[in-house]
Amino acid sequence: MNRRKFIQNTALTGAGIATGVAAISCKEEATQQLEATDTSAEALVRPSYISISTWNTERANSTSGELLAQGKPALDAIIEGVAIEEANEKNTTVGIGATPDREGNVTLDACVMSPEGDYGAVLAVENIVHVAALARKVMEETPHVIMASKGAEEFAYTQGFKKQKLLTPASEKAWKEWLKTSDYQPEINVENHDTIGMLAMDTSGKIAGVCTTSGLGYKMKGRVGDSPIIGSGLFVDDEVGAAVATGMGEEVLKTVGSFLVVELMRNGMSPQKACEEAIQRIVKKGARYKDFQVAYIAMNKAGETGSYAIHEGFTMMKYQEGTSETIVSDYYTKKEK
Ligand code: SD4
Repeated sequence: MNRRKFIQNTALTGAGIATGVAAISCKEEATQQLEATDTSAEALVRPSYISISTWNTERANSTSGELLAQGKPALDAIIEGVAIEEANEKNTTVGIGATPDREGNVTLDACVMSPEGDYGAVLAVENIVHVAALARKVMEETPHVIMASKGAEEFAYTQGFKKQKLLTPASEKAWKEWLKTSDYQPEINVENHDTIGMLAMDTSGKIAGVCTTSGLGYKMKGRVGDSPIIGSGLFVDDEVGAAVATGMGEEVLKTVGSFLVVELMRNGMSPQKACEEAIQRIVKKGARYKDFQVAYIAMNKAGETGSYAIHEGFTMMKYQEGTSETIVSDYYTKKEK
């Protein structure tokens, strides 16, 4: 804990812009020069490890970062990291204590991707808190990649997961209050935030990713969002980098957002520019974007990171070299102000 330094990031304003841009262009130049002569250039300039996560998930991301610092593989670090939010009853969009569907059932979605490009996911699972770890079990212990609902839950018990009630007294109370109006109006950055997506590069330079959520609050029974769907909520290609999404899953699914971000990086865009372009694909479809939030975070093989959202209010956690930062994300609607 005492190694951590908390910085409210000012990279998007004032002096922060100048320093940030200068640092990035120096780094790009250094990368280019090294790449011209040495194929291991990325290994020479990248940070020794890095973990990033969506929203204000400092404890989870620092846990992952500290495990990476100890030399743990990226996949192990992120699964342990997100487990903190899955077990946090106060986080109403992940794990225990999450907001239920309209009928009062808490159903969770999660997926993982390994540096080898393997993938595992669980959809609409009830009674299991650590669904990211369960998604990993699907990836590693079954011949399949996606398991849903009761089948996924039964599989969890065979793997030693405990049955636990996910609807807490607080989430039940909030749901009963909601039932009085049954008004389904997801509010930007309010009821739908805190899905945790986490990407990490370990000390051997390998990248893995995870996403875990209860999805949209008061969704229809059986609704599944982008978070557990490969290429939409999450995509990792260890040759290029990784991206993870949060926000209105329906819109991320329609643009296959995380795969898009990774492919844009493959074609030479920085993580930042790639996130901006993926948001652009959503907003150019029409004015509906005014009513919902979507955000992406991404990292590339050089350990550069980026984040971008439609609306103000999105933050990314970043942990590298023993330091935790809160990055206040830039956003599309700023241009309209
Ligand atoms: C979903 N993308 O199920 C998720 C929700 C989310 O921050 O990310 N909320 O659509």
